[in-house]
Amino acid sequence: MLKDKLLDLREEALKSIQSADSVKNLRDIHVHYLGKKGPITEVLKGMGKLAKEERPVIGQLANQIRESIGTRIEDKKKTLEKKMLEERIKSEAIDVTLPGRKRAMGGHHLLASVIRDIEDLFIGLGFSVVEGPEVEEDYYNFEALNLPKNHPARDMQDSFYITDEILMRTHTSPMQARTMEKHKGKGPVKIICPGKVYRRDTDDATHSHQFMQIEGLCVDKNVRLSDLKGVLTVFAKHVFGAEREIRLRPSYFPFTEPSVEMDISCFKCGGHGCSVCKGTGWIEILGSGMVHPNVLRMSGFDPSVYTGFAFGMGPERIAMLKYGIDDIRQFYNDDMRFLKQFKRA
Ligand code: 2NM
Repeated sequence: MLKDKLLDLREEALKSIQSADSVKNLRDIHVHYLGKKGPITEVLKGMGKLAKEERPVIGQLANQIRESIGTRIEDKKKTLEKKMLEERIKSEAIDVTLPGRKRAMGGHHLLASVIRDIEDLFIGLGFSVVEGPEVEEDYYNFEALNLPKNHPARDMQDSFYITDEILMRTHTSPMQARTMEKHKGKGPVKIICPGKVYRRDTDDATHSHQFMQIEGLCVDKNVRLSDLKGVLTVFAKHVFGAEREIRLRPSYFPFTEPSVEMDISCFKCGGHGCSVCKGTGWIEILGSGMVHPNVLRMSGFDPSVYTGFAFGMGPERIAMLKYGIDDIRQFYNDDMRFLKQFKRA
């Protein structure tokens, strides 16, 4: 009987819809039962053999079954889609209560921080920061700084020569000579020059063939030794603490006259004497002096109108003293155990 066949088909279709586990599966079921070559179409094709009064009954039943299979497929599809969405949400869920992964944060090298701090202080005092070449002309490195050829002080600092006239700068003063020259005899010139310098030295705990230097220069009318004292006192207190005192001792540099070396009262013992100041209560910090008239003249300034003070320091030494570092090579060998100790210095 066609009617039984249709009812069986319905039974069978609904069962397979029930057990379908994917949308693709459902699509196949749809094609199989409701497609043009499906069994229901097949049944309807056989209607010609039926009695006239049976035809509408079977036709109606076939349509009902077709409709109910379609509805079931749609319902099941919705259920499956909902389930899939829920599973996806679950699998992609982020547990916002989990602790985050720590990212390694970079930081400035201790030497960079110390230099930056000193630059900032001098910028605050009206100085500009000037940088220049590490490969320098003999003229700017020596000649213009009152160190003519055959001057005995030239081998005080054995240097790396590239050619007869070109060398690795032994200090940053050549930038000061260059800057004065650029100002064409008109002050003021207030600059500090930080940078790498090179000397032929055997590396050990306190010497390096390459190190940093910060030199300062202030040229104007009426610049006096007391200005140097004032500026360097501010510097000493800024870097080593407000209680620091300074003292100047006579010294010699070819580019300054008079030349002085500056000590600060020991920041460790306050001046009573300890291992840091080797019992003296004082620590040598930098060299300085009043710019030699020859230097001013060679760079285009009239020494009867202009005067100036200049100073030079080693930021490695400053950092070593301040942070109790006993080997200058620590600054250059990139040992993370060392560097990490000064992450926010
Ligand atoms: C020092 C000590 C004393 C210095 C002199 C000059 C220049 F260019 F003006 F002549 N620049 N830096 C100077 C003076 C540097 O270093 C220990």
